[in-house]
Amino acid sequence: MTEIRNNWTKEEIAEIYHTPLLDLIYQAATVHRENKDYAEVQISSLISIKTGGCPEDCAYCPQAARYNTGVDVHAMMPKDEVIAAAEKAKAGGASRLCMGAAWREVRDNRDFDKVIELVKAVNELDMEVCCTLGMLNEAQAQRLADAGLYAYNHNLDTSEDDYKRIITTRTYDDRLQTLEHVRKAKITVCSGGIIGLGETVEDRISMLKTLSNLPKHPESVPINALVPVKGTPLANQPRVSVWDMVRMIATTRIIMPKTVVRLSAGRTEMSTVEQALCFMAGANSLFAGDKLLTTPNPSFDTDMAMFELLGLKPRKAFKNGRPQQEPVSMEASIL
Ligand code: SAM
Ligand code: DTB
Ligand code: SF4
Repeated sequence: MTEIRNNWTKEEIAEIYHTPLLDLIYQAATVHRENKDYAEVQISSLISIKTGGCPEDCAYCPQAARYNTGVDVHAMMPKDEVIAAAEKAKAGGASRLCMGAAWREVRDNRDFDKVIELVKAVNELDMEVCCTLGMLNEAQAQRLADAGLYAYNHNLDTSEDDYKRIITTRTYDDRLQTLEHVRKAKITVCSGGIIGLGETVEDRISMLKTLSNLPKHPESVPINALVPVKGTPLANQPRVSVWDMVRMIATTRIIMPKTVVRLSAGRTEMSTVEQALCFMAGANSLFAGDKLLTTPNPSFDTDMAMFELLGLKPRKAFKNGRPQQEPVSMEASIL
């Protein structure tokens, strides 16, 4: 079994990242097979419960109020709409629903009360519930945990050094503190980054070092390819090469062997062949459903056809690290 390490050095990670490509994929695929059922892919579905108008200045983000991106600003989505979206996602094979809000941080107000209600309601559908709401304090993390929140997504996005180039309205340390609060409340941690922001390879390696040197590896690490959005400062960034995506995924798989590595934003620009390489390199999760938060994503049907072609199967929802009980079917209960 692969050793779990929290002391990877930049040099070691760089050596892995720069391994000749086919050897890197082979090594990552080997680690993947030693630690996971490689054919099992976890499906998350995203829903933007509060869209746009965000005070932060994240240079990639269509939801930042200061950029003219044409995103429609929406107040909190009503509960029945969220439940309908969750049910549709579940029917499409999703085991996790991730609710995103364009907030800098959570405030103790009526909107947070509503989020707590949503977490409870989605939990009752036997789906893993995830939220991404910006910064959280300890008490807020605990309230979410008490409501049954399974995972919290809070990305580091890039390296500590590069952070100021991308975001000036908060610090890397703010980000790490929220991750600590999430851990302390025993919510699983989902934290990763974006490639294609104009970062260097050293920045990517440094971000992976930070993630892999956390006291406990995040349970999931999303690797996003930048979706360049008109009106944002990064609108004209060139599309990231699939080889960079493969290197990033493979390196993440090797240094965090048990982690769920999510092939996240950017899939509409990728062919099935390119995505297959990412699964080969150790990706074992994706966001499904025709929209990410505000930008397009392949439909459930397109993804199911890809699963069929590649022999992948959706992972069932897990709670407390254990597979969920299957609902008892009519036949079974009669017998
Ligand atoms: N406001 C909260 C926050 O920043 O944590 C939650 C929502 S925010 C949209 C969630 C994540 O989406 C960001 O951390 C970033 O990694 C990712 N993201 C946003 N815009 C993106 C884009 N254009 N391309 C790729 N990923 C993006
Ligand atoms: C993550 O790492 N990627 C997702 C999710 N976590 C919240 C968000 C991607 C957003 C892409 C741009 C948009 O659709 O607005
Ligand atoms: Fe706001 Fe999150 Fe977008 Fe940054 S990434 S502008 S915090 S919604």
